[in-house]
Formats: sequence, structure tokens, C-alpha cells
Amino acid sequence: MRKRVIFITGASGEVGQALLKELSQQAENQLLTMDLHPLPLELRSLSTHVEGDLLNLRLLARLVSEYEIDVIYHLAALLSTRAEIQPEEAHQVNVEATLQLLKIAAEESQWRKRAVQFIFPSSIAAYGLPDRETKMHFQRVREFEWNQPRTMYGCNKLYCEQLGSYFSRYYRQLAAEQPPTIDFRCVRFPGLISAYTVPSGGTSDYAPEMIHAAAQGLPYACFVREEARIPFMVMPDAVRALLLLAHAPRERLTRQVYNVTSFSLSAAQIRDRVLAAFPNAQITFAPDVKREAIVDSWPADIDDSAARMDWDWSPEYDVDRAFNEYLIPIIKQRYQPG
Ligand code: AKB
Repeated sequence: MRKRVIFITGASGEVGQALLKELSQQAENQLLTMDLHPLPLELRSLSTHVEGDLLNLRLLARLVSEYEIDVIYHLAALLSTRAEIQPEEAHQVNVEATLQLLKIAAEESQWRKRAVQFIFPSSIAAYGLPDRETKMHFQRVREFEWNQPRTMYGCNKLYCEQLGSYFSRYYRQLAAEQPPTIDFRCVRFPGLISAYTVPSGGTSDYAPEMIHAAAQGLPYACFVREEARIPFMVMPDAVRALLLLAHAPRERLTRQVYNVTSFSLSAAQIRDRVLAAFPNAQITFAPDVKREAIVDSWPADIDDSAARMDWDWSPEYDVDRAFNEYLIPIIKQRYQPG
């Protein structure tokens, strides 16, 4: 008999680590994790971890032969800045690996005669506003608006949202017998900020980098100008969003892709909050016009009313709680000497 598991890809990444901690709180959850990298030491007892490449089809086939997968949280991805540097590799990881996993989910659903749930984090990178004026004008963007991403990562995410919807509705639609479909659900995240980890390869990274640098007494040169503004969310809310969506009754869902957000801040507003907590922080602005243009193509705010309506989403951390009760105290403690 195969062991029934929840499968998390990209488990050593920022969202992966936080999700793993949360899912492991429920003793009944058997967790299978996968990443190119090992898990941090303190998380190693929480799951069966496979260190490997999602593009290794033999490895995936071996996993399917050993485990019956109930739910897939497919978090592995190359983020927006890194994907611009390695676009082909980004396409392989962000699209081709997703395609393989969707196929596995579909085959498993068919075998079990019950839908495998596929939870997919997308991103504000799926949007692409053409210029700053348009961004100023369209402040709160809905899911179906401005879907013309200007990054490889954004294109990958947008396409995989659609691929997931396709697999859940039409995959093998011409087959004699219609196989059971997968249960594909997706959230579009804003920039995420964790108190425990620092991201790498993203373009919203200036916010977490600024806070973590200040707490360590390191100078930080922000790569976007002071006015650049996008939505953000802290990691506990990101994990809550994934779990709330996963647990929502299917009949309440009116769509498959949902915006979720918490607060929007300009880079100067982030600096001001960081300075309030770390008055000696050395924060300067040295915009990198190319990375800044990516941030400028992302909306200043997103409309998450569909998630609020359909699965009772609302963030637990508004901007004040995010900084005063989560980010600042935990980050301060984390870098305390001794
Ligand atoms: C990135 O900057 O690429 C990510 C994202 C906004 O999805 N953090």
C-alpha cells in the first residue's frame, strides 16, 4: 500500500518552510517535501524530504509509486529577477515542472476516482501595467485586468494558472471516458515578507532586504525609488491564505484564481517604518532602472474581494500589526548578538 501524503515542492524556500511548519502542527498530516536543497536543520524531522529536481521524471515516477498524493502545494519556482537572468531555466522550472505535476495529479485523480487537490501560488507578477500613469490611474486591480506581464516569471505564472484551469476542466476532453478532474486552486500573492527568512531572486525583495539589513546594522541601498509602491503581505498571512483556500468548500468557489493582499506601501513608507524601529539604520535609494521598471509594471494594490466573498479571506496582519507584532520584534530577536 502506498502511503498517503501531502506533497510540498519548493519546501526549502521561504513559503515552503513556513507552510511545512504549519502543516506539521496537525499530527494526521503525512508530509512529503521536495527541493533542490536540503531543509534547514530544525525542520528536518517534520517531513520525508527528497532532495532532487522536479524535472527528473524518473524521480517523480518513483515518488508516485511510493506515495499516494492527496494534495500538492506546488511552490517551487524561479522568481522574477532570477528568471530574467535565466529565462530558459525559468521556463523549465516554472512551466515544464508544473506541467509534469499537473499530469501526475490528473493520473492520480483518475486512479483514485477522486480529485487530487493542486494548490498553486501565483503572483502580482501576472500583471503588467504599461506605464506609471496607468498604474496611478488603476489603483486596485482585479484578477482579469492587465494580464500582460513584462517578465518571464509573470508569463510563466499566468500561463500555469491557465494550465491548471485547463487540467481541471478539459484535460483529455476527447477521451472515450472522461477522467475525474483535478481540483486546481490558485492565489495571486503580493510581495511577501518573512521575519525568519530572506528571499532571493525576486524583485519585491527590497522590502524584506531593507528590514533584515537594518536589524543587522548593515547599510542598505534600495534598488527602487522612494515612490515605488506595490502590495505586500507577511508570511503567516500567506500560509493562512493557502490553507484557507485549500479547505474552502469547492461549491463556494466561483473562480480558480484569487487575488489576496494585506497592505500597500511605497518604498519610502517601508523605510520610515524601519527607521522608527531601528533609528540608526542606514537606508539609501539607488534605483536600478531595470528592476524598478518591473516593480512599476505591478499594480499598486490588488482587489481581493472575490477571496473575501468566496472563502472568507481577510489578512490577520494589517500594516501596523505586521510591523509591530510580527516583523520588528521577531527580526530584532533573531539578530540579537549572543
Ligand atoms: C518576486 O519578486 O518575483 C516575487 C513575486 C512578487 O512574486 N516576490
